[in-house]
Amino acid sequence: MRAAVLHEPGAALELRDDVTVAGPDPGEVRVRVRATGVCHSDVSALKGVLPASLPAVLGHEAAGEVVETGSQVSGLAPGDHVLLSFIPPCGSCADCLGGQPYLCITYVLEGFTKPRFRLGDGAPCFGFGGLGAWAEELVVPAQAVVRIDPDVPFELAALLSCAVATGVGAVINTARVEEGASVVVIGAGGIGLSVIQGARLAGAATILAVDPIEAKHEAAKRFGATHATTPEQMEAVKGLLTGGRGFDHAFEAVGRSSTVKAAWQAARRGGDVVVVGAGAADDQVEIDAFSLLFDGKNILSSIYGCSDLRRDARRFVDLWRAGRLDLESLITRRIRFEDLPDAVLALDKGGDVIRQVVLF
Ligand code: CXF
Ligand code: ZN
Repeated sequence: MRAAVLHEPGAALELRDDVTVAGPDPGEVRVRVRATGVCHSDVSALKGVLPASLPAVLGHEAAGEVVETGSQVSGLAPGDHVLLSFIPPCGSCADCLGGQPYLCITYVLEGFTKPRFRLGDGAPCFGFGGLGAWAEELVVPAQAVVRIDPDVPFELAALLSCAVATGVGAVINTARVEEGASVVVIGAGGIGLSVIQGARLAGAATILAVDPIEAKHEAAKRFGATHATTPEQMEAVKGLLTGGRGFDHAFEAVGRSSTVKAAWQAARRGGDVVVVGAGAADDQVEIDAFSLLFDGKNILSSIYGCSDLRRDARRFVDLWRAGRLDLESLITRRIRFEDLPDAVLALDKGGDVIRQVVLF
């Protein structure tokens, strides 16, 4: 089958047509991928900013159809429409039992150590984020798939599996933004725009989008931003919008220490700084110990939007059906498998690209 493979950080993406995937083992399912998105985390893996066992099929935002279930899998059948989760909850660890399935590392670790794909020459190949969704088929633990109503188009279902779960989840699950709140969102990519949309859903009164690319400001307003500005102007706009006090909730949706710091500076005393973007292990955030206590700001980690996809996918679909969650506008380009290298370049370059979705 066709799959897009990364061999070394910094290398070009390799499009292959000789990749195979073994299984499913008893607890796994085989999924035919029907729509798969290009997320900035894939670009970060390509550049070596995010860790990945290599070689790897990239891609972690996808939806598809079950083609085969392992002998011990129940509740799923061939033909079921599913979306994929890059943090499959094992269901039995302390984090899962404690209601924080997004912290479960059981299958995340397995994703780094169990190569499910093989290249034509027989070489083992991993799936990025434990998935590897830039492939026509993949095999994953049954916990990595979430059933979805078959009338939801695959291209929209795919977006729920990363951008929307991460972005909207950060607002409703992590920060629990309250009606009338003031919110700033740093970074207006697929995740940042989903944070903005979540803030609108939550009834935030002021939503400031911050992005250096002016083309993104228009998109931010379409998703609910009341104001948009550049990083250079942020401090001045904060002054105007909050009387200099700062925002109740400051979301970082880039994945860099400099933008975490900017979110810290934008939050009000007692407000929260919500870390949504996935950054590098060697990128240190410096905050002085005095402010860390006396500013009363709370740094919240929002892994995967603190989502429980089994619960939240249903909520997102209901909101979409009610016309309150705009998924369509997140897609700026529908592409073919062959277009993936070009799509990666386009996303890395910036501009008005939001989500590019491969349709198989
Ligand atoms: C990423 C984090 C690293 C693994 C794949 C998913 N999160 C969102 O893009
Ligand atoms: Zn992603």
